[in-house]
Amino acid sequence: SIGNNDSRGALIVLEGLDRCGKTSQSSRLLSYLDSFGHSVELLRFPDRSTNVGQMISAYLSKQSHLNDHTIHLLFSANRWEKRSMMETKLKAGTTLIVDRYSYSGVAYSFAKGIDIEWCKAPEIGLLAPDLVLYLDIPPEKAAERGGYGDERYDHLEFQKKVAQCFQILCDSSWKIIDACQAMEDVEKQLQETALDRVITCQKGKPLSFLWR
Ligand code: FDM
Repeated sequence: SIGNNDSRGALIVLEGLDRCGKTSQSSRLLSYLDSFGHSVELLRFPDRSTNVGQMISAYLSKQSHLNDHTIHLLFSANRWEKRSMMETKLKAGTTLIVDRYSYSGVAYSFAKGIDIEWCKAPEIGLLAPDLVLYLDIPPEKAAERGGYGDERYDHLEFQKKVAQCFQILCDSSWKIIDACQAMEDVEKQLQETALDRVITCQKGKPLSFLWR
């Protein structure tokens, strides 16, 4: 292999509002990195397949009711239950493309009126992404895309608050991409930045943790 002993995969997170195109761009990015022969896997949060994930799924589809703090902690627990698997894969050289992460966790709960520092606290110690790709779209534009479904957070006013919180959380390690561009142009921008970061991690960038 090209790397040294500290060579590892990159943790690449895609974030953004509902309907920003995260999910399709995640799988396109996977094929792209895969075509270079990189070991790469896709994850998404919430991961609805676990016990915790099933509680989250029932909540999102309004089949169950939980108070705002409780569901916040379940979303966080859902990341904690995947943490060691993620670390193992990264250290084995696999790049992880993750559709939503702690930033969604904080932004959606903050939008309900929960204190931001409280929202961030349970995320402390989770693996920090090597790159956050933020697919930037005005909430009004996102709403026009095929309309909202019937899940809990599918409301324009709520999405506006979520967008505000993403702005607060954004730092210099984020790459903001205009998600209103043609799909192919969005895709190209993601590719360049992601490939660059994969190579940096291959060279042995140490893992870091939330929140710096
Ligand atoms: N969501 C997602 C949260 O509220 N907190 C979180 O920690 C995460 C990961 O769950 F509305 C919200 C965001 C979205 C909903 O997400 C389900 P998907 O991407 O539609 O499955």
